[in-house]
Amino acid sequence: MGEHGELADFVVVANRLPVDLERFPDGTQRWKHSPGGLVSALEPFLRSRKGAWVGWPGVADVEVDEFSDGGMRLCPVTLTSTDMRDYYEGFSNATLWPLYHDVVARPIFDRSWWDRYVRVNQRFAEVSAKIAAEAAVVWIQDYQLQLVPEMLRELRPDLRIGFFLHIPFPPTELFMQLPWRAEIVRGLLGADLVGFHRPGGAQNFLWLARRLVGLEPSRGAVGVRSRPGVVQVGDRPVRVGAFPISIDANGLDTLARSKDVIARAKEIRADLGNPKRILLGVDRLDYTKGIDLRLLALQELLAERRILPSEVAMLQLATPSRERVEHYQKMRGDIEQLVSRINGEFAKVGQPVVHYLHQSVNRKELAAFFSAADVMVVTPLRDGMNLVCKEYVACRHDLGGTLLLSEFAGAAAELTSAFQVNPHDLDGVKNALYSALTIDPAEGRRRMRALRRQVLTHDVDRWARSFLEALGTETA
Ligand code: ADQ
Repeated sequence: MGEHGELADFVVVANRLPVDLERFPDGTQRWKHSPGGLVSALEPFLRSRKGAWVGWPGVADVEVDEFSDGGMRLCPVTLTSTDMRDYYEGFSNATLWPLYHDVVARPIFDRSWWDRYVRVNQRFAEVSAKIAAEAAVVWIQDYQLQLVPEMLRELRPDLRIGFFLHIPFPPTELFMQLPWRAEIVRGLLGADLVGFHRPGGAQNFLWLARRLVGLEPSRGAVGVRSRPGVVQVGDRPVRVGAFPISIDANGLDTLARSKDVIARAKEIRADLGNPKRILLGVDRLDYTKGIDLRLLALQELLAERRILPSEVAMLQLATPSRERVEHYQKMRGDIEQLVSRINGEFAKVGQPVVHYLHQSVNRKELAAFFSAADVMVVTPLRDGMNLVCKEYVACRHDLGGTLLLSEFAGAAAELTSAFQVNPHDLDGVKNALYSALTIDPAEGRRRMRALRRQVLTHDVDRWARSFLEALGTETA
């Protein structure tokens, strides 16, 4: 980690930095890389120009100086514990998150949370304004920072500003519940390009720009990576488009073909008792992911004796997430109770039916789990995209494995050869799960081949390039 750079030509602004500050009891601290799709997608762009990343280092109440990491400048934004409570756990995760996910949990509208959201967004805008070179490109990420585009434009009208929303943009009727709905729409309109995963999100946003700000948006249908909508804000055109995010598909494909991963996948199957069929769920522990629904479907299939406990094992990996938000605490309890109930009824000593890990695993281990699983169960009630289903497909170079996917994940529009289900329809989920468990192998391979064609040709690099091209900047 070296000295401070000059002003940056390309700035990524996100709630989190791509590194975590780790602090030890003896007072020492160090930086740990937190690998993720966004970092690996943007790294080439950040390194090939004078790049910088603005974000929170992951620990409250610490002031950290900026530093550079292999040519990328990292600019920490300090958040206090009150910021964390009101801006992050409050407005971001207990207001916007449930509101944008179809109100599957009731959003809380709290004025002091909103005030803090405004202040923290202002702080991110100020830090970004300070480090961006004249006419630099600034790419703001996600729902925690929706006011930053307008605030930053106010400070630095010379910049080229992009914004991308990683979660769904809700139906207009639901968005209209938000007491600060016009402020959010105006905030986003500060960008030159506002990106969503799906054309529907873009369309909803254009409607709101008319309804809440009185603008005249273009009328044509928004395409995928094409035909963005346009709305004129004063003398400035704002483009609004759809850019479905993806994964480092080739990287995962290579990893899954490695000897280590192949051997580990075998070992996992053996550890599970070499059952006829292995079901897998991998999620952040979040109430939008529909973890309970897949467990209920499994429970009923077992109870109806359509599948036998001796023949299946289900493995659910759930990354700990937002543990201080109330909705999350309750949901965790409910899921863990369901897991015990299923095992209580159907397990034998030394042979549980559901293996539940409330843990994060590393990339290699995850690739081995994907490689070992016969049926990948992805059943969110709503998901902006969902990367897990794409990761599963990228790991199945053997054309084995079957994907069960909710229609309500953004990925469903691309992964049409999956078994698609309406997660609200328990009978439908059950029947699809049964079909996936008993699929004819040739039919399974045919589906997986089609899924892989899509995922391997639409990777995260293509996502980043298509967004930056639409923003009107040349790419790396
Ligand atoms: P998330 O809601 O976090 O992302 P998702 O897209 O599935 O959901 O990404 C989760 C990531 O975490 C995946 O890369 C997955 O492999 C990893 N992961 C999950 N559980 C894990 C575990 N136990 N161990 C290790 N890794 C684990 C938000 C939106 C999504 C959108 C993405 C990207 O909610 O809809 O797809 O951003 O835009």
